[in-house]
Amino acid sequence: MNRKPLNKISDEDIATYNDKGVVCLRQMFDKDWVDRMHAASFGYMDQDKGNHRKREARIPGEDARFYINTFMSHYDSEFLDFRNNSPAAEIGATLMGADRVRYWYEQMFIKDAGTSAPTQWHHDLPFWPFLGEDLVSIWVALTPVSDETSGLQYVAGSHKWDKFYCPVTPDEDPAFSDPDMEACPDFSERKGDQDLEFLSWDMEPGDCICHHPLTVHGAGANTSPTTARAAISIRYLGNDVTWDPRPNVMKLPEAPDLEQGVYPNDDKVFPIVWERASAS
Ligand SMILES: O=C(O)CCC(=O)C(=O)O
Repeated sequence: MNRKPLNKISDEDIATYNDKGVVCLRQMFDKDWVDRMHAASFGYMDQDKGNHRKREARIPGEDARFYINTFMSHYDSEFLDFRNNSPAAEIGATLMGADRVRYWYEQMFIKDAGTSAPTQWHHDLPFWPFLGEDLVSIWVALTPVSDETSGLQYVAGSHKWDKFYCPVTPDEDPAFSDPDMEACPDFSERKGDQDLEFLSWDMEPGDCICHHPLTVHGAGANTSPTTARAAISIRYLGNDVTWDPRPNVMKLPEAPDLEQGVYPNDDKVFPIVWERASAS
């Protein structure tokens, strides 16, 4: 299993991440990681493991579902190894220009073949008890991904819009709703808008998409009759990030010992998982 990214992250990749708020990086994780985390993800789901924000979205009348689980590394050594020893943390550090990164959390997203459940358009920071620029998500494809299998779609540059849309989860959990916040538009209705640039990629297992916490994204149904789509999205913290536990944000399995407004240097809850000095 590779510790360092299999391919170089170029200056152009970093510029794309900064300009568009998202970049797709090809073949960063070797087949051993993909096979292992594919087995770990489906095993975790089938054994009904983990109990922190386990969610399902299912359209009435369908058996197929959109399955989500979070903080798996708190409950499973395979995910712990992935969080600490896969190239994901170095990829995040490189894109954020950080000399060290802390773990925030990871999430698995499995869309069964034939599920109509969408991923509603949203961006991530309004869900999270943080503020700042340096929070990156590395969405690692564990299966082939295409439009047919519910590939992610992004609105390029939306991280610079100065918007903070009301959080919406796939299961529309009311715990996150806030009537004072602006709802995120349904951008699938605005595909012809000349002012918007939509980005999406066909992906192979081992490719990853890296996005900024305010880049708007969503996905449609998995219309494939045979192929489930599975990914792990792992999130890391860089330098410019402060703790901000607002009322309608995600709760953690263990609350950190932090004052509002400070850099999250709680080594237990947000451990340092990569440092340039020791990596080189
Ligand atoms: O995989 C999905 O459908 C959603 C992924 C997502 O929203 C994320 O990684 O932030």
